[in-house]
Amino acid sequence: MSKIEDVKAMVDAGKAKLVPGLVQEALTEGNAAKDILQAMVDTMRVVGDKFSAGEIFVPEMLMAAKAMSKGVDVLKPLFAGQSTSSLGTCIIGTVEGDLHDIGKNLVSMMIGSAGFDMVDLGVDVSATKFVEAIKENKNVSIVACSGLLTTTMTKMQETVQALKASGLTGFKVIVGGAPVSAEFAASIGADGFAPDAGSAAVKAVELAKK
Ligand code: B1M
Repeated sequence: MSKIEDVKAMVDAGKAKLVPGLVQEALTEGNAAKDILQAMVDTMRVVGDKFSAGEIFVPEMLMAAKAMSKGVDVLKPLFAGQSTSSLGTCIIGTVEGDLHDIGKNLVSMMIGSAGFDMVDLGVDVSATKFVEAIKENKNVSIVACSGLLTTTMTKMQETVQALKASGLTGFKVIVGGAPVSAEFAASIGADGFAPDAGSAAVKAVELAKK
C-alpha cells in the first residue's frame, strides 16, 4: 500500500505528530508533492462530510486541520518559486468572521511561488485591515481574499467594496474559497476568481501583468 494512504489515514485521524514523517516517507517512496497535497485536500473533504453527517465534531475537525498543516509544512519547500523578479506584493487573508486558513495558506504558498512577495494578514481580517495593508506595503499588485463560510460571504462583498471605494489604485482583487463561484465573484466586483490554489496563482500572474 502506498504511503499516501497512510498520510490520508493519519490526517483523517488528526495525528499531527505522525503526518510529517509519513509525508516524508511518501516523498521518498517516489510520490509527487502535488499528489500528496491533493490526497490531504481530499481527506479534508471527507472530514467535512463526516462533520456534516454528525459523525465527528469541531475538535476532531481541528485536529485533522492541524495534522494537514504539519504535512503541508514538509511540502512547502518543494513548491518554493524559482522566480527571481517580483510580480509585486500580494496581500492575502481570510475574511472577517472566518477562521479557516488551510486553503488560504495553500493559495499563499502557490501565489508566492509564482513570484509575488506575500503579506499574509491571517484569518478574521476586516475590510479596514485589508485597506490599511495596501497603504502599509509597497507595490501591492494583488489582494487575495479567502472565505469558507457561506455566512461570511457578505464580509467578502464588504471587503471588495471597501477596496474599490478606498481610492487606492494599482492592484487587482481575487476571491475564492469553497462557497465562492465565478458568478459570485463577478457580482461583488472582484477582478478575478479561482477555484483552487494552483489556478489562484495563474490568475494572480495574469492580473498582475495586465
Ligand atoms: Co469548518 N466548516 N467550521 N472548521 N471546516 C467547513 C468549511 C464546512 C463546509 C464543514 C461542513 O459543514 N461540511 C462548514 C461550512 C458550511 C458553510 O458555511 N457552507 C464549516 C463550519 C460550519 C464550521 C463552523 C461554523 C463549525 C462550528 O463551530 N459549529 C466553524 C466556523 C469557525 C469560523 O470560521 N468562524 C468551523 C471551524 C472549523 C475548524 C476551526 C475546526 C477547522 C478549521 C481549521 C483551520 O483552517 N485552521 C475547520 C475545518 C478543518 C473545516 C473543513 C473540514 C476543512 C476545510 C479545509 O481546510 N479544507 C471544511 C469542510 C470542507 O471544506 N469540505 C469545513 C482543505 C482546504 C485545502 O480546502 O479551504 O476549500 P479549502 O481551500 C481550497 C479552495 O477552496 C480554494 O483553494 C484551496 C486549495 O485548493 N481556495 C481559494 C481557498 N481560498 C481561496 C482563495 C482564492 C482562490 C481559491 O483566491 C484568493
